[in-house]
Order: sequence, then structure tokens, then C-alpha cells
Amino acid sequence: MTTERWLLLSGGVGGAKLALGLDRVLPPGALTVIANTGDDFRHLGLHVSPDLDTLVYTLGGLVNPETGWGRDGETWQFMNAVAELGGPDWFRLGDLDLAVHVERTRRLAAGETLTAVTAALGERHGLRTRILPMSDAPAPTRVRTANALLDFQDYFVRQRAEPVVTGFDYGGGAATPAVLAACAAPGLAGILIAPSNPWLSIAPVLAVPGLAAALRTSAAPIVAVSPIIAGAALKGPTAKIMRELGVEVSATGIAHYYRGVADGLVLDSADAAEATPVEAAGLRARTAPTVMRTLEDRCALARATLDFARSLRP
Ligand code: FO1
Repeated sequence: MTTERWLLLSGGVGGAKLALGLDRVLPPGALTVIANTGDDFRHLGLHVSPDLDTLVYTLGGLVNPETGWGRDGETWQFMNAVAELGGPDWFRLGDLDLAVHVERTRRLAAGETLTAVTAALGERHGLRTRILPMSDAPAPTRVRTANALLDFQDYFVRQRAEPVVTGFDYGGGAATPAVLAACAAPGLAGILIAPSNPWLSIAPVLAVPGLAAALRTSAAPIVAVSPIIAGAALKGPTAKIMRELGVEVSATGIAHYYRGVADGLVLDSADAAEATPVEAAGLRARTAPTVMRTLEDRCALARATLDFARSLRP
């Protein structure tokens, strides 16, 4: 019998929580994460890949539990020294985290792909899950506002997601051989979409030329987890962006967004009344507790999502 394989499309902090639950409840090697790299940018001369690093740190047990990004036990001497020199300190690279950016930049300059560099990082940290960048070529997300087109981290970190958005430009890139192989792997049982921000973290993945088509060639069901609970997002600007784009801030609004992409939506138990409108939008609905505070919560949501996807198999 072929082992069940699962794919997860994920952004950073929110998605990494579900990735950790899946990593713990599935057999080693059964999970592959396709990660957003639309947030990647060059900063202080270094190639920074926030979502890849957040996933590696989370699965490797190294993440700062307070921020959800960066490393636990981090120190900030480098950043403070940059600030003393009058350099840019709005995007904070900790001393431990810095090593990854320096090493990634060195290896990329030597001709390695982002996929290879990420695999090496995962191996060093003993991960049992593969993390694949959505693209090796740059595919930067840009944020459209009334007066400007903003680079992602300028919008998200420097301007604290305060500008009102009117839309997004996704950066292209190209589906990698590793991603295409993962989509075509024998035994692919399901494709899961993490409760990451659909516009900032998932759309950039689906916009990579060839990637959405590769997902669709597999017969595996596609199941998303709603990042909206009781009309609000637990963290981050998802609800604000939905309001700005004129999308209903609800699990049903998420279902409309994923119509034609996902076959099913996991919505929070608090939104059970929305199961009917979600199904009317064309997605099968399953309710489960989706708030992930503890490792137990993450594993429970992982199990519920896997069970739901298994029930949708053709
Ligand atoms: N987020 C912040 O709000 N402020 C920061 O200074 C910051 C630094 C940072 C450094 C490395 C890294 O991997 C992530 C970092 N993040 C920071 C988080 C990150 O920019 C965002 O959470 C993601 O890009 C959105 O998924």
C-alpha cells in the first residue's frame, strides 16, 4: 500500500501552527508544505524569506512563542548596532536569525536554488516535514493602495498594514520541479490550505504560473481552514483587508473566495450556523474548534482537517 501523502499550502505564523499539528499527527515524511515566498525581500543586502523561516523554526521547535516568527532566546546586538549607525531598523533581524539570512544569501549567490537551501536548513534542524518554497525565482507580492504600490514588508511591517488596500499584485515566479513532483506524487491523499491570510499568503502561492494547475491535476480533495472566526481574525489584518475589499468578513466570505479552488472548508464551531451558506457557495463544510493556542489544539485541528479531507475523497 502506498503511504498517504499530504500537501499543505501555508504562509507564516498562522499556517505554521497547523503545519506543526499535521507534522505531529502524520507519520514522518507524510507532509510536504508549499510555502509562500511572496513576502521575501532583500534587506541589508540579505535574502530574507520570512515564511520559510517561520515554518522551519516552528517545526524545529526553535520559534519565538511570543511573536510566532524569529527564534526563541534571540538577542539583538546586530540590530542595535545597525540602529546606532543610522541604518534601517524597522525590520528586525535577531542575532541568531541573522545567521540563516547570511548563509541563505551566500548559498544563493553560489548558485544553489532556494529549494535546495531550504531543504538543507530543514535537514540541519532535523525536520520530518519537507518545506518547499512556492518558487525559486522571486515572486514578490505588492500591495495596491489608493496612492501607491507598496512592497509587501513596507506595507506589512513598516506601515503596520495601516494603508487601505485596493488590491494586490502577485509576482509571478515559476512552479519548481520539487513542487510539481509533490503535486504528482503517488498516494497524494489531500491538499490542505492553512488558515493563513488568503490574500497575503495563499493567493501568491496559487498565482505562481503552473502551480494551481498542478494541484488540480491530482484527484486529491482540497480543503481550506477558515482564518475568520465569528467575524474576526485572531491575528493580523485579514478582517481589515476583507472589509477594504468589500468582502463579507465571515467564514462564508472565505468560502466565496475559495470557490473553484477548494472542495471543502473547515469553519470554527462558533460559526456552525454558516455551514449552510458555505455549502450554498459550493464548498462542503465541516465545523471544528479552529483556535490553536496549545500543541493539543494544533493536533486536534490537524486530525479534524485530515478526517474531513478523507471523507471528500472521490
Ligand atoms: N514582523 C514584524 O512585525 N516586525 C519585524 O521586525 C519582523 C522581522 C522579521 C524577521 C525575520 C522573519 O523571518 C520575520 C520577521 N517578521 C517581522 C515577520 C514577518 O515579516 C511577517 O510576519 C510575515 O512576512 C507575514 O507572513
